[in-house]
Amino acid sequence: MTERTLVLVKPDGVERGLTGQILARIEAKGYKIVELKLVQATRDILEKHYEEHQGKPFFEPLVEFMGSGPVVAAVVEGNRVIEGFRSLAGSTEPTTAPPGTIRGDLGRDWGEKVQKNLVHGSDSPESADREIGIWFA
Ligand code: RTP
Ligand code: MG
Repeated sequence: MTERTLVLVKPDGVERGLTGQILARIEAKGYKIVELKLVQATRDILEKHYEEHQGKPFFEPLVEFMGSGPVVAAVVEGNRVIEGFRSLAGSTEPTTAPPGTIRGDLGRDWGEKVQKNLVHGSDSPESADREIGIWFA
């Protein structure tokens, strides 16, 4: 079934100049980029985006990190793209994310409070709708 997902290249990915490589992996997999922009996220956007993590110990460092520089926001389309992009991204922790994935190949631990793990991808159709509405209002 054709779906849409929200992908973010997080500030660490943009800062390290990995945007092109990350988008190339999405395209090489066969998914279609249907919206794309470089944005400096406001605190308001980030609090909405990470609503489910409010109150967790990593929430503040996460919002701070995500606002520390521009991010690239994209809407990506394809059959089962929500699951497919999360598979391309690899697990949350870049040190142990499998090689072959974005996080596993390009990420690592930097000894900081929050996992700098290069990308975000929506985790369900409901999250995708909600998140696309936040970033592409
Ligand atoms: P994402 O939402 O960014 O695609 O990542 P995810 O599903 O793999 O991870 P999630 O549990 O939703 O956490 C959101 C983001 O918060 C940061 N995080 N840091 N203990 C930590 O240091 C920690 N735990 C989570 C990561 O940037 C993670 O992607
Ligand atoms: Mg998540």
